[in-house]
Amino acid sequence: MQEFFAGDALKSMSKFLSLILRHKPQIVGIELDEHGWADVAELIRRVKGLDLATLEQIVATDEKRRYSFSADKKLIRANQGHSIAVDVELEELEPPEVLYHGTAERFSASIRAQGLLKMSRLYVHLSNDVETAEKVGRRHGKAKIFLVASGKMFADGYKFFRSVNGVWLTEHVPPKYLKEMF
Ligand code: HQG
Repeated sequence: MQEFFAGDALKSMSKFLSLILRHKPQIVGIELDEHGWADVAELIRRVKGLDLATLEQIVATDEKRRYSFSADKKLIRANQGHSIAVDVELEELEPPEVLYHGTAERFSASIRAQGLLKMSRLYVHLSNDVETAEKVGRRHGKAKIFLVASGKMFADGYKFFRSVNGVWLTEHVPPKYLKEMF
């Protein structure tokens, strides 16, 4: 029972960290540097209920490996997913031939017309496999999966990046590179 509560509390804290480290550091009165790093000591001071052991546990156990420490553990940042303009030094890479994007059915007409837009984030997020894309899509409603012709896009000069936790990112996917799967 205790473990259940511990896990649950950890998950809430991880979500709160995501808000701070990707979107709104100002809500706890901290700033991120240009590479998205927050000072660990300051973060702990500002976030009620957070200590180093908890932070270490979140970084080590988060199911999507959302966060990384700097080598000396004095800094922490989110690996991807930001809406604020930071440069997390993403790796620019040739993508696999196809990638997947999970969304909600209600967005599909607009996506067919405009392609995939980054909306509030810095990049469009793409998944390596259908299962992951489905989970991403379900966050928004009834899942809809688009197949992305990433190999073709790359050949046509589009840039792709992979975050250290394995999420593929690109700035825009025009409609001609998309195919609806289901
Ligand atoms: C949709 C989670 C209408 C897009 C996930 C998505 C991911 C359009 C929504 C990461 C559109 C934006 C990102 C268009 C795109 N018209 N809707 N032209 N183009 N959209 O949350 O990809 O758990 O910003 O399909 O796992 O859902 O937070 O992006 O439905 O990796 O770590 O606009 O967030 O990771 O939603 O999710 P989001 P996303 P975490």
